[in-house]
Amino acid sequence: MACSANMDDATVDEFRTNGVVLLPRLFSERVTDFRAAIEVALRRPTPLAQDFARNEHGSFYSDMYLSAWFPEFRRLLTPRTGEVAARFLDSRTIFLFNDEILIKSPNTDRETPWHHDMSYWPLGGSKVCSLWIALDSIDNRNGGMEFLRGSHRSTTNFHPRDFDTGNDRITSSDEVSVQTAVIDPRDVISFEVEPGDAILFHARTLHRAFGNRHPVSPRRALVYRLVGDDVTYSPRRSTIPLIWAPDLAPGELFRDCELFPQLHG
Ligand SMILES: O=C(O)CCC(=O)C(=O)O
Repeated sequence: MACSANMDDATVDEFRTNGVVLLPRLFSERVTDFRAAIEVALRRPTPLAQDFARNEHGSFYSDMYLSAWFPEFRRLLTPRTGEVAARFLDSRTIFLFNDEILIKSPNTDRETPWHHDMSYWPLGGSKVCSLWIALDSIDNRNGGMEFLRGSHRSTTNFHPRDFDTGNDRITSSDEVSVQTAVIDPRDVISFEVEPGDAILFHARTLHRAFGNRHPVSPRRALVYRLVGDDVTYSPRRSTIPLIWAPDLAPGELFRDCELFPQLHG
């Protein structure tokens, strides 16, 4: 497989230790296709499209479940995505939970607050990750991501925080505010990425992103949310909306269905 160099034991150990790893050039040859699909999605927002910076300068645009909605995104789901997640999560099977675009237009101050993804999602289990694919050259001046090393190993659950208001949302009684998390700057990892590079991070890893201070260029990213063989569909109050009801009962392990296609195994 073309990307095997990114999946050697040392790289997998890095992901398991830090909760995040950079996979350079994983999708370099697909950048044009990804950007074209994003243009389609921007012209026809789904019912889940949102702008988290709608009352401010710029925009922080999100839309989700794109491959469920658009054939252009369905065609971009290649075996590589499933193979990468299977290797890093040590999972026999991989399913797509959702795919999302996250676009910060030029001159967008709005930062993505510190959070971990797991509490936003109606999921149980441990084999859950995101593959965040850069579609522009990105660093801390134009929307770069930062991660708290090893934070995926903590058992603390944090409330999801609304990206627009910054308010905590209550999804479960065992959560605390992420504002209580200790973020030691020595443990913060950031990456400068080029179009086609991917950052793989565990759903429990704390992370945030800067605003896009570039005067003319957007910061575009496509993210695959991927789940493995110990993951159940576990709806709770105030988790993210799904584009339609899945063909899975609460508590059921993921299996191939229209909303959550099987990508590997
Ligand atoms: O792209 C961003 O600004 C934030 C991404 C993020 O938080 C995520 O993919 O979970």
